[in-house]
Amino acid sequence: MKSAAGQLTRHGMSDADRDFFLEHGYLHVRKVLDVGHLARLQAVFERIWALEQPPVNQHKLLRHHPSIELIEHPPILDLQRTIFGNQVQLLQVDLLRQGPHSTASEHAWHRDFSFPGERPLAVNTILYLDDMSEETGPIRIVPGTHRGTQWPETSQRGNPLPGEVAVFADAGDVVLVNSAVWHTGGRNRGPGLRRAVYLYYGWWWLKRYESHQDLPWQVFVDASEQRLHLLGVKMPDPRFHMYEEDVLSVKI
Ligand SMILES: O=C(O)CCC(=O)C(=O)O
Repeated sequence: MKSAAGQLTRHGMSDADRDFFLEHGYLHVRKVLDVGHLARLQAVFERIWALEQPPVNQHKLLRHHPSIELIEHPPILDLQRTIFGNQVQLLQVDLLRQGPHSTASEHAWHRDFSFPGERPLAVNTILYLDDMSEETGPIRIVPGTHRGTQWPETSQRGNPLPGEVAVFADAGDVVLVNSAVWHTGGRNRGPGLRRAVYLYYGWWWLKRYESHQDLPWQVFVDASEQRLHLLGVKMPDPRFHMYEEDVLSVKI
């Protein structure tokens, strides 16, 4: 697994990547899937999309094995552990899919989570299944806007914003987005698909978007301790109310 800067980040983020993420509110990490894994997921998610009615959210995704395993995929989970230590929880998972020549908005600036303070509370981790280009519509971010509580002007939410950057992820890359940073998905103007899995992680003590009691039964079959932690069912560590620097590697 390589960060955009090319450094190896096998077990979580390098210090440089963590500092970049904290400073700018996002991080592009290359190749968290090998070629075979990517091809399997592309095929399986097409079948799930055809089988289940969109929107394909966690109720539908977590009935199927490849998505159940993905929430524990070490190269993705290790990145979360750099931020949340052992207090990481999966808050939501969704499949995003735009067909060819989509009519989705070009810009829809928003924050996913807004709360005062600089410490990341939730990290939207977008795993791309197709290459992002100007034609497929890269995610765009205004670096640094995770600080404070301000939102983009309502009148500007559909327009390009000063300081925005486009992140051109390839299929098999992830883009980590501090859920407080201003960002927008793109519009697929091309002839192919624009697909991504949206894995949303946060602190274990945050309420999940929906209770684990509403999740499909398949996700609990032979579930590892780690999966039960991620689903908010089992407490990972009784000290989860404490800020402890030896457990949490992000110091702000
Ligand atoms: O479509 C994308 O590239 C990302 C979308 C996203 O993160 C969002 O809309 O919150």
